[in-house]
Amino acid sequence: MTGTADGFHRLYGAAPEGVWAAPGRVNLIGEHTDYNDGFALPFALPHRTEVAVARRPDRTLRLHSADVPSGVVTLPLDRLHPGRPPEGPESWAAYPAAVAWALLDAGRPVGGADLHIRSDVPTGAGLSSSAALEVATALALTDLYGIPLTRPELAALARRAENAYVGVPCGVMDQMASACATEGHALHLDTRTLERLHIPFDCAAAGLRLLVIDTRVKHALGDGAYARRLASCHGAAAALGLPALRDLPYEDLEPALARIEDPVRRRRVRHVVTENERVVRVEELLRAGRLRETGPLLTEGHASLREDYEVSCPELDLAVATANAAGAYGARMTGGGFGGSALALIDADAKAAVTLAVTQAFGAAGFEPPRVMAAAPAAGAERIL
Ligand code: GAF
Repeated sequence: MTGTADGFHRLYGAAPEGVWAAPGRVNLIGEHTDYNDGFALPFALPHRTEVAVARRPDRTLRLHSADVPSGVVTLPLDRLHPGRPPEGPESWAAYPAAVAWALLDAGRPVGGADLHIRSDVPTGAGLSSSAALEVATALALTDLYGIPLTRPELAALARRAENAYVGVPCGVMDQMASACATEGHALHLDTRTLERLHIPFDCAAAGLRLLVIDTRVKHALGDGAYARRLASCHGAAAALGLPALRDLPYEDLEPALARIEDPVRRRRVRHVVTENERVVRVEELLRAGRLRETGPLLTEGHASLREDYEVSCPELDLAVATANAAGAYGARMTGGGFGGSALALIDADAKAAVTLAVTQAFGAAGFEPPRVMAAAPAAGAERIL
């Protein structure tokens, strides 16, 4: 039995029918492209959310988290309503509830269930703890209730749950990474078609390592800044007569920018189009085994997010600048921004030196100490018991 299954047994007095796990993610490159139908290159973290589940004969959901002291949240399945997620210590329960609601809303025959959840995906760190919880729950409920969804369908359903029920207007990258990533690979994702390619990404074999630097500045996508970026992009695409910014080729960027009057909107468009191009170039370098050469593109991506997209913050900028000054090949913020984590591509033996440099720089700036961890591409969601 896993610890999560034991916890379920202690809580509900019987063994679960199974345990499902889904990882958080790091996005190597391709930020704020997913809601523009663009490309992204995430990989799964070894940190995962586990959900132990048993079906119930009635139409009740009972939800419990080992990580939050909020007790068991009991919700009648047929009275789940989007747009009113619980506040405070029970707010996490909105995510599994949202998944059940999205399944019902899609006409899928899901019934009652008891859930016990345990996670080591850092929350508010830009590492997709929400997507991990959604995907683990979706995989568990669809497996148990015999609902046949492909992984991309499952990811799209989890995204809809977050958009419509929780009220966060995210794209599909995080859910796709959690549902579809494979160990040792980055996931090249076309967010329009949900087509994906598994690109071998073995830092260790190249004598390299990826560090994730959690600035501990809590990020939240629901506070409006993310939605404003999205609206700006969709408005720009409409004004250019395009279905999405993905349809603006890199070669046509300059003439298109000349047609956009608003300087803020112009910068947003420039970020998205150059970022899509960076995904393509990083993918080519990975395929060619030229991992070190991706570094400058990562740093360029950070500058674009900082200057053009304006989603960085002083802590992320300091983490990136310090990692680069300490010898990283490149570094950038990862995820939605406004806090959360940065990543740095370093020599395999440079972890201690880069960690020390970043920690000292944070101390000197009066910032809280960052949390630094090494990350290698891990497996996507799976049933583990
Ligand atoms: C967050 C969102 F959830 C993703 O969909 C994506 O837009 C990302 O920010 C930025 O690339 O993680």
